[in-house]
Amino acid sequence: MTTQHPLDDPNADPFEIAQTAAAQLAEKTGVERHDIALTLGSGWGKAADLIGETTATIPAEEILGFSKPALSGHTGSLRSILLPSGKRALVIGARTHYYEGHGVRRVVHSVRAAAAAGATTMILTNGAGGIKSHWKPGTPVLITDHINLTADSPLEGATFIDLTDLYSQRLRALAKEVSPDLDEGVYVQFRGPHYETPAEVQMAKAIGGHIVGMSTSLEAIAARQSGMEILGMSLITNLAAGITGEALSHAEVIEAGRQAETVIGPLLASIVEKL
Ligand code: 8IG
Repeated sequence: MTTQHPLDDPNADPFEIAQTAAAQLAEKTGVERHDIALTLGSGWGKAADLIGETTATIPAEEILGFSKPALSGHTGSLRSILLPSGKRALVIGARTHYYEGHGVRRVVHSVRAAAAAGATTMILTNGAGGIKSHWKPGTPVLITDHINLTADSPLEGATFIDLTDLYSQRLRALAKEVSPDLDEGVYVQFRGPHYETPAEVQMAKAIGGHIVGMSTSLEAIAARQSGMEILGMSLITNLAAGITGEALSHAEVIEAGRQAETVIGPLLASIVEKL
C-alpha cells in the first residue's frame, strides 16, 4: 500500500518513465516499434478484435507508470496487434481518467509511452454525452476540436504548444472516406466524475461545444506535444443532461456502448486499415 507511484515523484521525468515503459513494452510484446496507438474508451473495446491479429496482451500494471483500471468495463490491458498492412498497433485498454485524482501526468502516461514506443498516430476514442438533440445513443462522432474545461494541462513549465488542427484534418478526411455521413463535433472535457447539470450543458453549447466528456482533451494535448497525428472519435452513449429531460444512468451508458459495438468496431477497423 505504501508503494509510491513513479509518476507521483515530483523529481521524476515523465518522459524518462515513458521511455522505460516503451522498452518494457518492446520486451514483453516482442515488437520493437509500434506505428499506431489506440485508446479505446467505453463502447470501443470490440474494435481491437477486428483490426488485426493480437500477438501479445500485457496486463497494464506490468508496465511502468500504468495503473490498474478504476472502472469495470475498462479492460486494463495493453495489446499489440499486427495489422493486415504489416504495421503494428498498440491498443491501450487502460485509461487513467482525470477524475481519479492522480494528476495529469498519470492521465497522459499511456500516450507518452505509446509515442516512446514509436507510434506516430494516436487514435483517441471515448464514450460521451451528445448536445445535438438529433443524435441517438450509439452515434459515432468525429472530434473536430476541443474545449478543455479541466483548467489543467499535461504541459509543464513554459511549454507553448500550438493546438491548431489538433485533431488532424487529414485523418478526419480519411474517416469520412470510410463513412461519408459521419457526424462531427467539438468535444468539451469536464473534470467529472459527476455528469453536467443541464445549465452546464447549455454553457458548453453556448461556447461552441457539441459533445461532453471526461477524457481525451488532455491526452490529445500530450499526443501533440509528442508530435503525433491525432484522430479523435466519440461514441454518443447518451444525450447530455437536460437535452431530453431524462436522467442519465451509468448502466444505460454501458448498455448503449454494448449495442453500438457491432457498428463502431468495424468502422474503426476500416479507418485503421486506411492509415
Ligand atoms: I459515456 O453526458 C458519458 N461520459 N461529461 N457527460 C460527461 N461525460 C460523459 C457523458 C456525459 N456520458
